[in-house]
Amino acid sequence: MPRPIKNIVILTGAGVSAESGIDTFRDAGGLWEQHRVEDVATPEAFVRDPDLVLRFYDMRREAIQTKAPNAAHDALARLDAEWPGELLIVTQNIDDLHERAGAKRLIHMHGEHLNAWCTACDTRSQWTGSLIDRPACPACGMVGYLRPDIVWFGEMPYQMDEIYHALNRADLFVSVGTSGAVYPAAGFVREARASGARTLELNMEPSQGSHWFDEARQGPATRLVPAWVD
Ligand code: BJW
Repeated sequence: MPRPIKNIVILTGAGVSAESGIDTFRDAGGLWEQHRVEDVATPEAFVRDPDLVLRFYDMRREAIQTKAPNAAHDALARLDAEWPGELLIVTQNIDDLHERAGAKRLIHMHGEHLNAWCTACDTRSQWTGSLIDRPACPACGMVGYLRPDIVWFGEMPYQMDEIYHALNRADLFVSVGTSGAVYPAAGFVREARASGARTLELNMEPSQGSHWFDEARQGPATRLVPAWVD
């Protein structure tokens, strides 16, 4: 007999924000058709050509502020507000659409566009403007040390202890709008399964790890997520 569902972990990826007009990474027409990932999303790229990297993130930081949450973000925020058990939304997205929809129990494992990280004093500050003009850190005043607060390839994603703790307690793991191409997030389904959770994938197409899920539903997040939540 399946165990009752009390604790839920939901992993989201770029597909959940696609219908808000934010490009995904690996789909045709996605962001990285125009930029080689090694040129912009690694610490080595930032050392090699900081202007290219800062300009790339300045452009996207400006763009996300013109976007709005969609029906999938709204449904997940509703679930967060109403679910009486434990619930954690782990997003790989660096936009702020989950929180703008009202989600509270949320971890940004790959960082946040609207934060700047000072590598001189290790302080994170809210940031809506540009970084290309080398502004001073609001905390320590040092100039030239702010970088986007984004987890690049080869860097450690954030709050992994909390995430694995939640995965190990989960009765249900749901993955929404992610291709399953990037680790460690791509391994969460196996971690949750190993703890006995039921697993459900909601994605436009089968992801690279689809076969690990008990059930996989295909379609747009704005249709699949509200249908699942309600
Ligand atoms: C829709 C839809 C709609 C579209 N509705 N769906 C070899 C093997 C294994 C691992 C490695 C390896 N070599 C290197 C690694 C590690 C590396 C990695 O995974 N590399 C892979 C390329 C193999 N990972 C790392 O380096 C990570 N750090 C790390 O591993 O540290 C060590 C560690 C180990 C163990 C535990 C803990 C730590 C760091 C990864 C950082 C990822 N950063 C990025 C870039 C951020 C900067 C930026 O934004 O510019 O984060 S990569 C990029 O991919 C971004 C995303 O968050 C991430 C995931 O992408 P996502 O969200 O899945 O998007 P897409 O585009 O791939 O997919 C969208 C999906 O939506 C598609 O399936 C569509 O069909 C669907 N869709 N419209 C529903 N309307």
